[in-house]
Amino acid sequence: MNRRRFLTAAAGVGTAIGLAGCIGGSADSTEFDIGMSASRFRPEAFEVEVGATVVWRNTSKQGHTVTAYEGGIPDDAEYFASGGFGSEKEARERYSNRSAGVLGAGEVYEHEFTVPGTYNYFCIPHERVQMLGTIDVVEG
Ligand SMILES: [Cu+2]
Repeated sequence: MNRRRFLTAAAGVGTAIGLAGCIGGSADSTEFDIGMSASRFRPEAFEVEVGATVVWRNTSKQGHTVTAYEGGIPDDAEYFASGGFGSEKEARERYSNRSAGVLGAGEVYEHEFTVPGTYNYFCIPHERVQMLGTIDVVEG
């Protein structure tokens, strides 16, 4: 079972993200939960209920990744990273190699959280300047 999905603008952002309560407007108004500035996730801390899908959108011009800390998620949770990598090591290696997993301006990544707990993640190119985030997944 692989619930990870990696969406790019070319893959149809806006159609794939069927969130309830969709606001109307232009095609650019794709809903997202967490945006990104030049070197920050906004907001850095986010809380959802079990089963929710969190949507990140790169709302900046810089390239970013959404990469979970393998030791920073619940033991029985599925690892997640933009690019769909199966481990933090793989995500770091693939980023070093070909900048794989990077979200360009306007691109979206989403992940469904099925296990409660706290999830710590980061952006590989901006880890050194503390581009970090936390998702708290709580029982509904
Ligand atoms: Cu970044």
